[in-house]
Amino acid sequence: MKRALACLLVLFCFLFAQPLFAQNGPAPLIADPPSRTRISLDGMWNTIIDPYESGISSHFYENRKPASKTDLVEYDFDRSPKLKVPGDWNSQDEKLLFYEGPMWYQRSFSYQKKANKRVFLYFGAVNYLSRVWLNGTKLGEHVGGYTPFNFEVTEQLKDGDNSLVVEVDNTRHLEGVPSIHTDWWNYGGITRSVKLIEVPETFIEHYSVQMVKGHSEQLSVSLELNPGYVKLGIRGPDMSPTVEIPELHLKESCAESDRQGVMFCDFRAKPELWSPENPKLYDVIISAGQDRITDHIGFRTIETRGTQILLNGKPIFLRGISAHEEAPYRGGRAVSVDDDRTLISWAKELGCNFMRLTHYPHNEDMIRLADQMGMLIWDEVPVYWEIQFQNPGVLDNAKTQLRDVIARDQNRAAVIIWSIANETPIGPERNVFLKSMAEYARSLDSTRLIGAASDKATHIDAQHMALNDPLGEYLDVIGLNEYVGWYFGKKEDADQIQWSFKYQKPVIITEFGGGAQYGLHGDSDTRFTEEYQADLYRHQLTMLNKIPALAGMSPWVLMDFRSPRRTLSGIQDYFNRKGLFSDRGQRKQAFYVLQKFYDEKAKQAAVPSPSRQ
Ligand code: GCB
Repeated sequence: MKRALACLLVLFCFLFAQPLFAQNGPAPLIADPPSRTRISLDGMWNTIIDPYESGISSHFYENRKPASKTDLVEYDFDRSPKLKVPGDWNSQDEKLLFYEGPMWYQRSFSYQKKANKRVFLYFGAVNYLSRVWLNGTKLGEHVGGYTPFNFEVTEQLKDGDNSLVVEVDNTRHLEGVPSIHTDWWNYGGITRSVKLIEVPETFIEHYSVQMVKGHSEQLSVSLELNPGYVKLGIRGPDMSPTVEIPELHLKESCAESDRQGVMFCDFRAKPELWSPENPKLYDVIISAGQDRITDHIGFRTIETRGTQILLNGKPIFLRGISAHEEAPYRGGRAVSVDDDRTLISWAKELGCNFMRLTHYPHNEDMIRLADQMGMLIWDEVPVYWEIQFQNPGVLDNAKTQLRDVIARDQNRAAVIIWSIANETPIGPERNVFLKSMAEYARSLDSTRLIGAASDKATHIDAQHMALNDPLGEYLDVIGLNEYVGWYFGKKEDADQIQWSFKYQKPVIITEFGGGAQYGLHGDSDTRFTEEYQADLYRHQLTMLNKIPALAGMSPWVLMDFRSPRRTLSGIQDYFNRKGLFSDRGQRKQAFYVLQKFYDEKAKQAAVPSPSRQ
């Protein structure tokens, strides 16, 4: 009898206490933070560099002050240097440029609790590992440097002063995603905004409003309510979710599906279609119970037919450019909407309708701006070069990053491709890993295309090259990175080369290019001159134009970016110089070569050719 009672008690605690008090990892991501009531925690935070990792054993997270003059406390956040959030530490303090390791962040804030509200602490991104404490209580940990995460803090928040402590560690690990080798800077820090988000007790945790693939007059909505008491088996008040698009005079009720807490509705609508030329966004109001979200959503379809990519049912050539999330003019991580706007404006000036945002998810504002400015987006996760494909934990990590970027960007019309990898070595374990990633992406979002970039081309002879990477089987679009004229062969070789592809799918040349230091001039055979780079582009464009399956390109890269691998003194100085813009925003000669090519492509697209229809 006693045992039965004890069991009942344990069961009771499990059922009723867990959603409110347990904090293991982050809670499921809250949809659409911009349309929620939020309190920004951005600004200057106190920081302690902790290269020997003494913070945990010294309980830095308690933010303790000496209780008396004899009390020994060997840290003091209040007297420590400050760093800006959002921001990387490397570009804020010269002595931190190469720092990799733990750094402690602390800030205080004041809060007044509100009745019937739940509160979540939301981080846009922290690179790479973060451990988070609020008022001395550990909320949890997060792994992965480029995706958002949130913890529920309803119970831990106090009226009045609160202290938030985050240990950030950007140490590279063999079992990380990415792993230890990359060709970009491992910027550490709380690199994106931090906020408190207030929501009603039962709220819309996730929603997607999409055009049904291939049907430009059919919308499909799914929304998921946060567990609250619904998951505990106690019915909450009637949620009656509705979706409204006032400009289309539409108001639809969603019905509960057979999955608990998930609602669906499908309805006819005839919106003006979103495209780079007409980036039309509609206000979409989603309500359920006390919760109400207003998002701005564009509607378009994206699909493939043979070797073509179809946007809104019509073939489109992706005039693209690859870009890192690096701040124009001043360096470091791009942290503001102005940074994002500059990058997109430069791509527009080049004549682009497409950006490949490499090699990790960029910030959410960038994607929202792409929606507004009409820029198609390739969204990528950092499955880059060698990672531990045989390690199930690594697959979980990669899938979590994929899941979270899809959850964040799923309602952005601009995003047309989820990219699951870049330049991974062919092998049975890698193939199984990426197959699983592709299937997972499709299961989360069947409306977009799945892509990846491969560099595993082979020479058949001096004039023939082929891409036979088995990964192509799992993709909708084939990405090829090739560096003819830079890493192998001469640039002139490109004039003769014919490409073939194993899979009859659209091909995007996801990278080509060469380095040039802005202002360095010479003949076109001298490496790192602007002339060399411009000439390489000329030869490349001749070659690429002969690929029948070519559906787009995103040369490498929009702007010079920091990389620890690029050590050539006086030229690279720890910058990858393959940018068409220098890191100070100067246009190199190759910029104008590509601009002219894209201008011609855009003119050709305006006069549809019957053979491509
Ligand atoms: C690549 C990688 C990219 C590098 C680039 C380069 O193939 O995908 O991350 O930065 O080449 O410059 O070598």
